[in-house]
Amino acid sequence: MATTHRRDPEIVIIGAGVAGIATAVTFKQAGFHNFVIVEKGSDVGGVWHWNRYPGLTCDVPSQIYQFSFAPKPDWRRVWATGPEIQRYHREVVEKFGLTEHLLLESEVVGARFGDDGWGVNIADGRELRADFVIAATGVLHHPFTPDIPGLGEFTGSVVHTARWDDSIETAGKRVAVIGTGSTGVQIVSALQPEAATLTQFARTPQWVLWAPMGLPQPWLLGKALDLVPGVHRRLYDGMLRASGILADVVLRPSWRRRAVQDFARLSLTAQVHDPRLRQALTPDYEPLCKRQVVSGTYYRAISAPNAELVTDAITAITPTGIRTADGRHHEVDVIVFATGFKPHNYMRPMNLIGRDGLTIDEAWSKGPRAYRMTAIPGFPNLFTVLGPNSPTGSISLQYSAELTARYITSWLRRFRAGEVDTVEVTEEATTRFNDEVADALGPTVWNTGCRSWYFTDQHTIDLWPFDRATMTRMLTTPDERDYHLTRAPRLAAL
Ligand code: N01
Repeated sequence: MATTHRRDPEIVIIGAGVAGIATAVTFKQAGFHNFVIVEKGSDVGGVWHWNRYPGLTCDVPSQIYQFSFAPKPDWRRVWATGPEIQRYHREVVEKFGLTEHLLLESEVVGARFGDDGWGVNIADGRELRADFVIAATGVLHHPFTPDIPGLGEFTGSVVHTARWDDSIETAGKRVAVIGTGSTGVQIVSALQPEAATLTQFARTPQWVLWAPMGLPQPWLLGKALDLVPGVHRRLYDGMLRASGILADVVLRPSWRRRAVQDFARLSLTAQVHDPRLRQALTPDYEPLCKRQVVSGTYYRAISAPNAELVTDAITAITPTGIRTADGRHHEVDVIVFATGFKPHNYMRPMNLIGRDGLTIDEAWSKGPRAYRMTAIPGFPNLFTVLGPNSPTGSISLQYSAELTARYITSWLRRFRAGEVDTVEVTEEATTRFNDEVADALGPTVWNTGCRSWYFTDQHTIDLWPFDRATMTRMLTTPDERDYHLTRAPRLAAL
């Protein structure tokens, strides 16, 4: 009979954003302390560290945009601002003792799996050894700036929203904003009141659902959540359950979907009275098809006398402005790129090499794919948290990250007990899961005919097409039949 051998897994978590923090705390709570969190930024928080543009607000209510293990009773607003969310992340890191595990300003440039587990390479030349690697690298962290002719010759200020530069003056200036996604809408609302002029360049208009995003959280609610035992947990669980409506609305056609879509149309017609502007702001696809934009201020901002919506395509940037296809030249002082991200990179451009020299670019030559968001064939003892097909916009990301991290701890426990040395998902299980995903994506609203960042270059939709109960079922107990497990001879002989 083989003797079991207990050993403490060495773990490298890549990324200290929402996914990395959720993973680290979950591991600690499960008794795994032998980990480092490697983060390329100078602070924790991920998107909330990198994105500091004026007007940044989370369009998910704060009482659900938080970790289940760190309920915060006293959010200042129902929809918190970026700086408050970033403070929360720092507090969580402090409170749960993660600081001593952090390697900040350390970019992972490569990782290779070999006979001795994983070697993880950091840009400054250090190499870390690991039994397990967790890629918690996020989705929206590589800013995308279109290559517009003449951009390099512009003499004013240029900035991407995800790399905001506080030294750039926008008050009293002629400001151009390119892009109409959640970010473009928030920054237009923030900059328009003080700009001399604000011109938004819209390649595709978006539906903008009205919500009172600036609403303060009632002081009494914060006190009650803080002082009455059990109430906060019940509110959080209730909000998670209630958010199931959102998954239902996006996943299958129903009267509930139509009701939300009608509200999106009403949000436009009730707020924009100028027929030409309303026409220009009306998308030719269904509401909710793209990641839904939410704002209580945008339509007012873009209707203001100093604002203009330009729908003609940009043809060039000149030293003093932007030229559009109708031949007009728009003189501006500042160009703000709210043009989004390269969302399907995940851990790339990291040079990730799995079993038998397989690179992640080879494994993902037909687009990013993973088993249940977390395991990739050919990459033993590597898991992603908020990896491919994560539920951006339909299920709480914190919930998904914590659930995935708990799932991974099942394998860490078996490693610690000496029952397995390597764990690698099978190709068959991954294909089966991806086939199920493709089938389930059919009736979703994301598939109703719009271009969105949800689509990969291979025209698949990189989202979670199931409800939360299905996610929970899939990520509660690993199914051994879906994995190749090995037990190294050195251990079996012990
Ligand atoms: O990026 P986007 P985002 N010429 O990809 C346009 C999250 N988020 O940063 O639609 C002209 O949505 C592009 O046009 P088109 C949220 O998940 C959350 O706004 O492709 N325009 C589009 O209008 C969100 O979905 C919060 O035709 C060009 C825009 O740029 C995600 O981040 C807040 C162009 C890009 O929109 C990304 O949002 C903010 C070109 N060459 C963001 N190239 C919360 O509140 C691109 N565009 C939680």
